[in-house]
Amino acid sequence: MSAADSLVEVRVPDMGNFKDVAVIDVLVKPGDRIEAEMPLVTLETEKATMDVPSNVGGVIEKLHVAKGGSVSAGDVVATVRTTEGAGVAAAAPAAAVAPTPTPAPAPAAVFAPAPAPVPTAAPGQRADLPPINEPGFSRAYAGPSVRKFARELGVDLTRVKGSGVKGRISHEDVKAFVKGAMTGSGAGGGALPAVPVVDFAAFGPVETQPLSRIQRISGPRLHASWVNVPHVTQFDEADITELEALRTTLKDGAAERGIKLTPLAFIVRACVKALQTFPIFNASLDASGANLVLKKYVNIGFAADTPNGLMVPVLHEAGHKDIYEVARQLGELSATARAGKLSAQQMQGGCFTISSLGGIGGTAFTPIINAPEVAILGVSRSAHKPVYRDGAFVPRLMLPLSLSYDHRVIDGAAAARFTSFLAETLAHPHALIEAVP
Ligand code: CAO
Repeated sequence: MSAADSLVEVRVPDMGNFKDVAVIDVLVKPGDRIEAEMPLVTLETEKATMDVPSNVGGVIEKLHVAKGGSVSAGDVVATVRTTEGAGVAAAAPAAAVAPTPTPAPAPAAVFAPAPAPVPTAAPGQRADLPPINEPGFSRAYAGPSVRKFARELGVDLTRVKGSGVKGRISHEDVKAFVKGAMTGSGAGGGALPAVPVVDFAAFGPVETQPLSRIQRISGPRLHASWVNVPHVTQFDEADITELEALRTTLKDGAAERGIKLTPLAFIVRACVKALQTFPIFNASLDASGANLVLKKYVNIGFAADTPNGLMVPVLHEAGHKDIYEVARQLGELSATARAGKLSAQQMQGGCFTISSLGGIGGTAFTPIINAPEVAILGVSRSAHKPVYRDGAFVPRLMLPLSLSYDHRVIDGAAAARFTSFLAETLAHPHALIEAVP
């Protein structure tokens, strides 16, 4: 050791309540020559992994931690022999062993307990990639070489979806993200502004729960529809006073046959008639977006609230089923969905979706279209309302309808005609219980 060399302790930065965190990787060994800011170990909390970089360059003199061990804030990770002229990270002065040791402040790239401000672009970063959110980047679940790769490409790891175990981000995930950004198809593409990343724990206790498997599948699909399809929602009300009276006379007989005759079965039958009358609602844009594919079959999906999350079973060939068969299949498909046992076939081929919250409550909502379908009907809870008729207010049972439609395909006048037709059809329910050829 020359007179100009000194020993520097690299410590786990002070990150607040940071105790007994697992060391999942040790990236260097005694004798290794390192540069300032090179990661030495990888730590894993319940929420994320993070590297502890060296704030000095030099040679590893001694390692104080081992893979499988644990560390707390302030613990020494390694002793580094700094050689004359070796780099010291400007933002993170080292904790020199001699003559007067000082604790190493947290390098910003490792962990920042404060909420992230609006991120700023790193020098040399591609202008069309979102700026890197440094605190989030440090906590992203990825190994050191993946982090280095992401840095080189200017990729913000907080925006990359990890495909590995527990969502660990791989090189391939980073490449796919960049590819998506370049083609405008991925999360990094397009002009979508990023939502700020906030460290919620900085404001009080929090608990993190992973999204369910179904939420992780349905979320991107809902998001794709939301950002790709120009939605408009048309509201209307159907007078179902007669329908309820009719249903009351029929439901006990249906129950004896093991069928629960709910309003939804009538609504499905009414939608079948509406889709047959307005075929543009029973259609999808093709992949080019230049042609409309009109379907000659009517398969109706319906949103089912299950313990695992939202599912959309499909009632196939609904146009060929009478009200009892519709009700029977709604019941069976709902039960299968709640048991988490729907087959792929039972979830495919839908033309139009109904989302009924009538059994729960509410007066209206704006459902998201199950793209590439072009419309979805939301149904809320029916209520008795005063309706002005023949010079007087009379109490009528009114059913709220909320029809969201793809405005690229359907214009407002067509949507208003569709909901008016539906309301009219539901108001005269006898046609809905006729036998179906
Ligand atoms: N107004 C008033 N009451 C209604 C109603 C309405 N619009 N729709 C249903 N009801 C009543 C039913 O008649 C039934 O009452 P009874 O037991 O006294 O006969 C009760 O509400 C419960 O009905 P149900 O839920 O068992 O049956 P359903 O056919 O109405 O609905 C299903 C089936 C699968 C659609 C429903 O159970 C469900 O999961 N709904 C939630 C859908 C959802 O989550 N949508 C949001 C998607 S977007 O996140």
